Amino acid sequence: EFGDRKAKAEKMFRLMDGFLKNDSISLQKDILDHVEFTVARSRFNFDDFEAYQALAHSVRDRLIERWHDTHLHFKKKDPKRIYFLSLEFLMGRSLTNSVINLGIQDQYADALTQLGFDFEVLAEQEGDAALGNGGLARLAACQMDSLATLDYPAWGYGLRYQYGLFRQIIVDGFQHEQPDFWLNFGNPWEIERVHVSYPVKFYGTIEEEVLNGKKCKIWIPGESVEAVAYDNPIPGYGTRNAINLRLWAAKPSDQYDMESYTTGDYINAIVNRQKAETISNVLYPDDRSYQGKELRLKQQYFFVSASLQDIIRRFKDLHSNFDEFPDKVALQINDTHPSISIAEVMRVLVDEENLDWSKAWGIACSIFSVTIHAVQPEGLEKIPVDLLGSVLPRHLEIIYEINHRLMEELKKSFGQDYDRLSRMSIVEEGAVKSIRMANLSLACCHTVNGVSRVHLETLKTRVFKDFYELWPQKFQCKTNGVTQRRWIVVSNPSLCSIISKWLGTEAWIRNIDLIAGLREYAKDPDLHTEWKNMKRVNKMRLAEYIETLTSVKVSLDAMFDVQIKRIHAYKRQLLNILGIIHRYDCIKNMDESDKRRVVPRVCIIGGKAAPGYEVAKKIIKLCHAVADKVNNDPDVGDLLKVVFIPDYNVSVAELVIPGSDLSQHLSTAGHEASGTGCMKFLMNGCLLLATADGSAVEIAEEIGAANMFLFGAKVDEVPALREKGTTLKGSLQFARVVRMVRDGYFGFKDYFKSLCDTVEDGGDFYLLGYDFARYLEAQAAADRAFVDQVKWTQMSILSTAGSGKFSSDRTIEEYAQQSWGIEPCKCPF
Ligand code: GL2
Repeated sequence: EFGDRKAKAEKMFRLMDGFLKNDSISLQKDILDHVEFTVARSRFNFDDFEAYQALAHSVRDRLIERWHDTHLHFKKKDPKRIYFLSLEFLMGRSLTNSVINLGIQDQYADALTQLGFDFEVLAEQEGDAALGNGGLARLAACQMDSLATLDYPAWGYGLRYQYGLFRQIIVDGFQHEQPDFWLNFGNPWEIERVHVSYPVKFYGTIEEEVLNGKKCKIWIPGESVEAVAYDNPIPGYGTRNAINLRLWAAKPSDQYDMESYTTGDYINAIVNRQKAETISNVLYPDDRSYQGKELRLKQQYFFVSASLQDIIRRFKDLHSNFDEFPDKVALQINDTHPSISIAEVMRVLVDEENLDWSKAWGIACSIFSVTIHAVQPEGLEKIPVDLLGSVLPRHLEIIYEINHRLMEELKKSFGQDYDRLSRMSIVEEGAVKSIRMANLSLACCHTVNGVSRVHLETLKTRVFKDFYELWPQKFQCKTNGVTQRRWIVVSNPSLCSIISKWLGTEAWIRNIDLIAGLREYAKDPDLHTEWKNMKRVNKMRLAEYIETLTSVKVSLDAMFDVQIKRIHAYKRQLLNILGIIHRYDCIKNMDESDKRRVVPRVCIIGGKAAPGYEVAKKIIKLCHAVADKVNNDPDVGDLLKVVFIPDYNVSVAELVIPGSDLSQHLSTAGHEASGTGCMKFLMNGCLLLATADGSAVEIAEEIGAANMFLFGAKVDEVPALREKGTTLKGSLQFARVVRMVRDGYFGFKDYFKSLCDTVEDGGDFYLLGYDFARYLEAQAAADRAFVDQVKWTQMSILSTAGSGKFSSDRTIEEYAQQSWGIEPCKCPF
């Protein structure tokens, strides 16, 4: 009967003439149909938001077509797949990216014009999907785009948070956090799969049983929560392939608390059921520090367990022997957050599939690879043993067993070197006995990736020195990259047209190496004219945005100098603000003829502070306090403006980056694992003022150090400088600007005291005082370069031309070949 239905459907499909059409009339009809039937508004009366919803559904239909075909094709070919496990994905908006990747942007723009709408206006209606904190999460999103574009058989797995990263609002210069109700108006980009759901178990006890003469451990869980799949198609560019990002939401389980129903406690039973949903309620807003919270552990295990059940079910559809598992499955652990998956794989293979331990361990060791995104040991997660033992008792036992065997192996190499053994142990003894999730990953994964060359060095020589000495072959460098589709094609269409025109091809959108061809024209006056016009138009857009948000009017002739990223002490936004104060102080002391030589600046800062991070919040307030003073000072006028852009997110970045002249990346050397913001600025021909940290070192190699403004202590100098401690005095200039803040020149004297203390009085862990003079020199060099607009434009073109290495396409090719062992699997058109 099923065969008959299939034949009938195929006949109908042929009658309808196949796939959805993309001509203007078909698109208009489609949009109007969605207005009427999906949005349930009249075709003749709907507003911009409803038009956006209908448009999004029409695009989604086309995504689904390709996504289905891709999965059928993968199923037919059964290649080895990469499963990318990440607790965070920062996707941003989907509309423009989707129509560009599907290759139907012009058709949609035309269809909408015919209906009296403007594509760009509707695109502005979309909110950001902000299921992540910062660089790590946006990197995962860029990598999904590259995986799809390069036709790799890949799946992303994560959590569908009800509330993404908080919204930042600024009241009197102070940050306040508001929940991000991103799902309130529905999400047209996801497909709810009510039938794809798995139970995830927590708590309970372990019992021993004898099965077939063998002693077995049985986990009797105490709680079960249902994980329901929400699928998000990710279209590749210039290919039919569309891969899947599957995010799990927690729902109460059917079996949950049946006891209470039968005993008549109906209302309480329902209320308790709702508690299950809290697991996927909210994204933790702190990056780089972890406090061993129960909910966080439950989030990690929840998405890992559901994903593995899904992966194993897919494997078992076609295979029955787990020996084949490593030929079909590669698992990527994005930072330590999903590393409980190692214990889960062992549990499934040993307890459920009855494999013996060493066989199971052999399989685990050949499927997992991990990427570490942290530099500081605080960034590596530890889970208190008591907590793990209560939430996941069987997993704790398994981890103990893994550790026992690891210790035995280590003794063979290192004998009785107990210090070393205790450093390498997965179990950390101490006041709070904990499980080191990074060490668990290192013990198991066949590859441990760093995200820039400097970062890998730090991992090898400091953070994981002992492991490196034992297993040097595991350690690999996968310098991060970002997708040129989002960061040039979507966000800077004028630049996109210029590049394609001068290269004579659009092929660079899939093959970024071609972008180096721009170097040849770096001195061409015609290209300079086009380049400068492009920048001016982008600056105009940004200036309008700034005025709308902050009421500050800025001059387009000024240098737009930008620092946008999470606020962190190590990222040294404070260095930037102190530099601004210095500039202000200089201008105040100038006569009119000196002022004529000043290069006007608009200093733009944006970024969120974690809600409990006091120092970061004070930095935000200081920025506003300085802005208040400077922007209202008639002595200064257009020579200096200071702007804080609230609620920095992916869409804001898409607007700000193309309109920037200079961008700042000021982390104390050795603290930024990679940094990816700098790559987006680089692609957009924005010059970098940076320390020799993370990927900036490699950027300098690609574009030439003369084309950027590098400054500051080097990675290997930092420890010695710290040793010098209190004897290390900043310059007089530094002392003066800090004093201005201390003395209340910008108000809030008491409030800023502790912030000043962090950089003085023997503190200054991040070496602001030491680097200040060199920072000012680099800023002065940027001013001089800006005066010579021909030189500046040439440097700008060379930045874009040299950005090829920093495409996530290159990163993904390296992962595919060096870590995952996967091949492209291209779906025919
Ligand atoms: C980070 C690093 O701090 C950052 O330097 C790196 O570029 C990204 C991506 O690898 O990862 N680690 C982290 O926890 N966040 C990052 O941005 N949030």
